[in-house]
Amino acid sequence: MNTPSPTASASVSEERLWQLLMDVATYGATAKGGVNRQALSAEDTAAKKHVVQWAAERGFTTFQDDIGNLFVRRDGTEPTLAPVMTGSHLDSQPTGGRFDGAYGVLAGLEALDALNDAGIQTRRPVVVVAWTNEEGSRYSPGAFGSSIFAGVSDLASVLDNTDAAGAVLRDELARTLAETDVPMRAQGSVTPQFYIEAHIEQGPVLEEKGLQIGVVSSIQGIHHLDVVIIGEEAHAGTTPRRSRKDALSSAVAIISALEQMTSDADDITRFTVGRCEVQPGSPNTVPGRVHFTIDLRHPDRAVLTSLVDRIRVVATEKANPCSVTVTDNLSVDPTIFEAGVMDAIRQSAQALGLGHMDMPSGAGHDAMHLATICSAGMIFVPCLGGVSHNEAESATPGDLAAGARVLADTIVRLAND
Ligand code: HGY
Ligand code: MN
Ligand code: MN
Repeated sequence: MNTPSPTASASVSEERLWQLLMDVATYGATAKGGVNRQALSAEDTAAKKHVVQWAAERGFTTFQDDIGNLFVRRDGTEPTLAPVMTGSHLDSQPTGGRFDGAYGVLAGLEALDALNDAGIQTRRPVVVVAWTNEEGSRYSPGAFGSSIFAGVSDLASVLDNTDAAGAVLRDELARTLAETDVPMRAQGSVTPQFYIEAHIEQGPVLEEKGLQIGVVSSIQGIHHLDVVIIGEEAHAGTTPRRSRKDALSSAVAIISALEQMTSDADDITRFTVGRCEVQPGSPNTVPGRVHFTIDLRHPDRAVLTSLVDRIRVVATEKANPCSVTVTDNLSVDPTIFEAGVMDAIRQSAQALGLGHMDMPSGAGHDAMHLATICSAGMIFVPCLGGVSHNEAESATPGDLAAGARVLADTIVRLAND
């Protein structure tokens, strides 16, 4: 009887993956057990250098591109074939969790280790990537590492963006590229044939259903808007309300009107004001300027477009007597993943006897941009209570390893396609 060829999944190590996750979680670790590892920060660069060291110990090639995306390449028997790419992001929210993003990058590295341990050669090269700035909490817009790689946006459009402390992206990027210190590779020189991203679900569905694997079917559309209201600074004690141009009063009127306008009976539309800056921010001066952000999401493109149009109308109406500008700084259409890639993921989960279901993603991911240039897909694993973008984010070593096993076998399927 011929012995079955070794599978990559059989060589995935739960302990090795967990240890790698905990090692990388030390970069930007917070007292509450989460991470603050924002894009292009010293902590983010340290995590990238950990990946570079990991790759060097195994003889894998590493390189980066001019927006700081970091690539780890394992050669295939036919090196000129377009690679299978897998990965996610190492940057985090300011009060982020240890698994959002990092899991997808490190599960990719674990898959490379498993391919080596199993002695498996693939036709296509396999490339693991850590995308720059998926979260967008420090520099807007989010996911510009993958969007620039995919040609959805361009490098020049973001280089002069600044963070809250005034640090210019151009300078932070130059420092990061120099410190990461791996060869530069021009944009698009590694355009993949397939892209697979493993990620925690960041929602409660898999946990509620007792399933370990989500075969992701779609990602809802996203708009990020900046709203700036200009009023007039005045003395809080001497200025009667009738003659005030209070930028914060107008902002409150706009936000409460938009909360109403975007709430639907099925609770499908997602409307979030995550940041609000009031200037001059003095208790006894009437605010003269307010800047707040809107994160708007919906699975239907037409609904999203009409909501953005109505937001502009409502903001103009409610701003009176102040003036208002609404800028759309990120607009991503809903993503529908290809059936063929979903089938490959589903077959891997079935072959491993893992409970799985097809499901949409409420969160945005780098895969939304990769899906515009290649056949892309995502693998979800459960996280505790669906909690994410929170330092309490948690996942079990068993679930994380299950996702890595499905990832490893799916990579082999696609890399020999
Ligand atoms: O905002 C998002 O959906 C992603 O988690 N950064
Ligand atoms: Mn993420
Ligand atoms: Mn996130």
